[in-house]
Amino acid sequence: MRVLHIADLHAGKRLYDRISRNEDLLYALEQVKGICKENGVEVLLIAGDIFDKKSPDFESQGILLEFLTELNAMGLHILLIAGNHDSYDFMRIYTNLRKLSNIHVFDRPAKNPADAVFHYGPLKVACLPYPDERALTHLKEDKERSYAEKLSQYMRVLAREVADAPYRIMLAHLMVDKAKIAGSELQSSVSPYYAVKAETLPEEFQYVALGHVHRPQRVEGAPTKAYYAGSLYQIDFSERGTEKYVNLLILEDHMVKVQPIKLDLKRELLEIRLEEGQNIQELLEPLAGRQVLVRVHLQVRLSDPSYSAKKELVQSILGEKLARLELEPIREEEGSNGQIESFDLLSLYREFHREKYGALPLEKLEELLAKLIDRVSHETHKS
Ligand SMILES: [Mn+2]
Repeated sequence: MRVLHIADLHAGKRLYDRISRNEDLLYALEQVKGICKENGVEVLLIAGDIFDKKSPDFESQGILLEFLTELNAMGLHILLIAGNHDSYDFMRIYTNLRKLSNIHVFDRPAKNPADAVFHYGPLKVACLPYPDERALTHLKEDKERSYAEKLSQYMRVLAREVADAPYRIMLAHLMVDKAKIAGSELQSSVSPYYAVKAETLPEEFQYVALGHVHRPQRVEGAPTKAYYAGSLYQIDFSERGTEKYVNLLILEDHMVKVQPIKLDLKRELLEIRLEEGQNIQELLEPLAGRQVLVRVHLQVRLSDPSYSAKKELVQSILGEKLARLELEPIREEEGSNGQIESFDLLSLYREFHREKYGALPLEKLEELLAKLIDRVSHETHKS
């Protein structure tokens, strides 16, 4: 049997609230359809972050529904779990599709673990949508444990549910501590409180199909094959220069073989720094004929009279390919007293406190703030 694992579609993603990425998504989904057809895929696993926003726009909903129903018409079973970007209540609407067809949507972690299991011939898949901290507390667990520990416990329960099947897969949207971050996932969400330890992924599963981290990878240190398929296209500029994949799984002889398949990109994301004195025309013109979105950092001297002409030149060469133009002013005098070394929230707060009260904040306050930042970024971060 052939199974395909994809993740992180982020339908409705916009760069800088302006540039829709749906054409990039559609281009990837077309390839996914082709891969399913060519390889005789019977089950498609979609590991969460279907939509980029909790209440998706109409176009994005249309894209998803068309994709699901077309694949379904090809005779596939489709399993789909909610990610941290998806709304539980919105995804619940899609659970109704199961009554009409083989489209199985798991909108939130099941209270009854048996409800999390999809069964198809020799295959059982345990589905674990993104476990919101509030959803986890419903799962009878003691209060002492960390989020990650509760999650590990829950995964062991899921593993028992599929134990009798020849082929056992878990489909989950979560952060594993050993995952390598692409940059669009905030570092703080890898805090030990929230990140599941790779060693605790149950070895009863022959494959763990993960979503959340956008960089495709096999998770190191796990007792089983655990993979992030990664996002379907370069979602934002932190993913520039990265290749995108889907994982074809071959279920044979009681083993799961993994075959990553590379996707083409509709538009590559590029970043370019134009320093003072460089020839803008020469550097940018080759990009005008390529399928790209570009973020340009333009170094300018504010006293330079040609500064706005330079800006306009960049805009006229790149046109719609210009996603963002960042101006980097060159300071005329030394005058700079910025001692801030990094721009994370905590350092900024420290700096603010020093300016305002003439001393660094109390350690306790810093700890409290760090915890708060941790929690907020865990619940809202972008990946
Ligand atoms: Mn994501």
